[in-house]
Amino acid sequence: MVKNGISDLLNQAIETATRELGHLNIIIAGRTGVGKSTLINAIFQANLAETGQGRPVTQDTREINKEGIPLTIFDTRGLEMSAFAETSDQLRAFVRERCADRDSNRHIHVAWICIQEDGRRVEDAEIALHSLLAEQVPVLAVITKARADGGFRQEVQRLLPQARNVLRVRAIGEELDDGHTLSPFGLEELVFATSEIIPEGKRRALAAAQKASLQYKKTQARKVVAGASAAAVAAAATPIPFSDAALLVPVQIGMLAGITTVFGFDVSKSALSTLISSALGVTGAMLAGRSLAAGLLKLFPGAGSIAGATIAASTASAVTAALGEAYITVLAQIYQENPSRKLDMKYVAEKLKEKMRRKSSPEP
Ligand SMILES: Nc1nc2c(ncn2[C@@H]2O[C@H](COP(=O)(O)OP(=O)(O)O)[C@@H](O)[C@H]2O)c(=O)[nH]1
Ligand SMILES: [Mg+2]
Repeated sequence: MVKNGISDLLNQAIETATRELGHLNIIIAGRTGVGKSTLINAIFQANLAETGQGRPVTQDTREINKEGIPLTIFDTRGLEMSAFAETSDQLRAFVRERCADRDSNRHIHVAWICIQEDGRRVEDAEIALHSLLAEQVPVLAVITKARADGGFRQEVQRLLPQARNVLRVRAIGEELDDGHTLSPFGLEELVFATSEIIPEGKRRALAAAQKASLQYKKTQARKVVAGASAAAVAAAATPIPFSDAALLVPVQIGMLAGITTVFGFDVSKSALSTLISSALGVTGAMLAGRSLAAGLLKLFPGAGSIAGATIAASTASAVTAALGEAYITVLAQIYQENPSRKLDMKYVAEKLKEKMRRKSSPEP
């Protein structure tokens, strides 16, 4: 696996991480002015809703994308009663075509129907729209600009029975005349509720594209670590001398790439290479096979040496899990400091080394 050198290894890690990230497609529907664009910008990275007009896919629906974010939003405006019959036929045909695609990255995975709390009114068009969408995709009802429920949530639940859940959100804070401020709320809950009803294979994309919940990013990143730890056990079980550590390397590089993408950071070959070489202190020609494996193992005193060649399955798994956890902690910290998509990998590597050193030295 590593015989073609580090270059192939990095390419493969990035390719796999990108494939496993997938792509999420959400329909966000509701009348003009209910707060769809504001909600999109509050939940997702990069002020998506402000990136131009988007490409129209039906008379009332625009497609919103941004390079590097594994998400497409279909913003369905209008739905005003007069034109409903015509636009709903277009929308139904569009969703049907997408959901029949062989590529699951083109399916529509979830729909949010947004209804403003102030209005205290659910239109017939919204009820019809919810039934239409629920034929083909899981639907969440989202009550926007929430201030005072007064039984409206229950009313929405009754009128939109096919909605999997009804959530109240306030996308932006506001200041009242009496000096009180209302803070945003419900955004993290909307991310988790969405996660519950989309396919497992699209959850990494959701984690990467959203910015409302750091916890959700960590949760999904831990699944990457769990998968890598299991793969490490398999690598350690391979009965070829000198192979265990070398087989661990692709597993761990793959894991680092996977975690990076789940956090929503860009991952490039050079970035991954910088991370591995500076964090592990191996460079250039050394950065292959056994040398790299030795570098990884050096981070864990007592894990065995490369000369020993065989690593106990439990050690392989623990070493991989510890590296993954440390990397998650570092990325979470960096994300909190500066939630952009660009990483300074030298800095990340320094932090990772620090973290691993602390972990592997005995508590005073
Ligand atoms: N107070 C408050 N205003 C909001 C909220 N969400 C949206 N708005 C305001 O409602 C108006 C319409 O929002 P917009 O996102 O453009 O609605 P869209 O037409 O559905 O995309 C804007 O002035 C927003 O600032 C919210 O949670 N609270
Ligand atoms: Mg809008």
